[in-house]
Amino acid sequence: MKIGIVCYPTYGGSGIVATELGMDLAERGHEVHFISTSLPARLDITLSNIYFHKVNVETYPLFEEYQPYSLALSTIIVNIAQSHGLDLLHVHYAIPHAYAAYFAKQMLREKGIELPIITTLHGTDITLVGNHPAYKPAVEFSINHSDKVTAVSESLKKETYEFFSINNEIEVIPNFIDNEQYQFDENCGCRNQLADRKEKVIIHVSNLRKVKRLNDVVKVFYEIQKEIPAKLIIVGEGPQWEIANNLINELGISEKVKALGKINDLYNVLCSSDLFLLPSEKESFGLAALEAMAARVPVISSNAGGIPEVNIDGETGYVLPVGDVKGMAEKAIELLKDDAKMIQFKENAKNQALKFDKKNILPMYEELYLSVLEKV
Ligand code: GMT
Repeated sequence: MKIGIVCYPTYGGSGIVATELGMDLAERGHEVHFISTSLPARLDITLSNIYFHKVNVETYPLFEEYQPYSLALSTIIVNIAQSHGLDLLHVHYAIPHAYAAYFAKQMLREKGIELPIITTLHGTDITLVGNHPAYKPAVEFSINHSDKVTAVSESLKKETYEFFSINNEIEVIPNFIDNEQYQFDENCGCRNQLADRKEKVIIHVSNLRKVKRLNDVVKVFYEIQKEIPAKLIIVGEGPQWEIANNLINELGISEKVKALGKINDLYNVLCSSDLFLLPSEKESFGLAALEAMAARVPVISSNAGGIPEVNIDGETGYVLPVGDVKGMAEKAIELLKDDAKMIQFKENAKNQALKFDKKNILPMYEELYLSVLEKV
């Protein structure tokens, strides 16, 4: 198949899922054309069957800060579909990708070309941004006019039906992980650089946005380090860092917190960690938690959105209500003090990650593509 993939190029989960999916499809012999504003963060452009097409948003002073991204995107979709003979287009994140894809489809239809559109909903495109009155009708329209729609969790599917008037079927295809990249190795990691030998390593990875409740991460860690020698490792960059950093200084724990920013070698840091914290306000799936579990790290999380479908309470970690800092800290301390339970939870976390292995999930996308093509 010749597959077009539209995604955001940043480190966000939707871009990562789209990129990993595209690279795997290419490995399976499909021709994959990535369409994005810059090279997606994890895309290895040297692989065969992979093509990258940059969306050029032509700036013009009249537009001021509102440059017409959707227009430029629909135009490049039309051009690539025509010049490379795309069989289908898979857009990740509804806003404005599904909307631009719809208009590209109409333009192509006038030229006698049918381009099926598959839209994957990732979370904030539904639960936060898409739900805003400024976007809602356009998001609803785009979902209803996609040939197939998928959501990354049952929770996101349910929320989409609740928030919008949807007359299209939504199929759940969960996010996935390549467990082969997370092979257990006694010598892996960089633990010595992160913490002293007797200290536990607590980790949080995200884009440090408000929905991640970074202050809760700091507060939970504050309670943990009172009881157990520990370091907090924060991976990622984002707008909440300054606020969290103020709190870290106020609590007098700056010596115990390391902010690594964006890193490429996440696996090494994860496999050096003892516990992952994900206290999010909203989370359609929690890919970061799955990556931690693949590295055998149990998770203390909130119960937001699709997280409980990934982190199983009392098995792979603990799931507590959003904002329950006290409960999260108590469970974290309990687990960190109980070696036997920790060994069991690590094993359970890995087994859970294996259920979401790409080998199990990727064929679901291929089947979906074939079912769409059958209808053309
Ligand atoms: O986590 C983020 O805020 C980034 C966001 C994105 O769209 O890139 O992540 C969303 O998609 C990921 C991949 O499907 C999910 O694992 C995240 O849970 C989801 N984030 C939210 O729902 C807040």
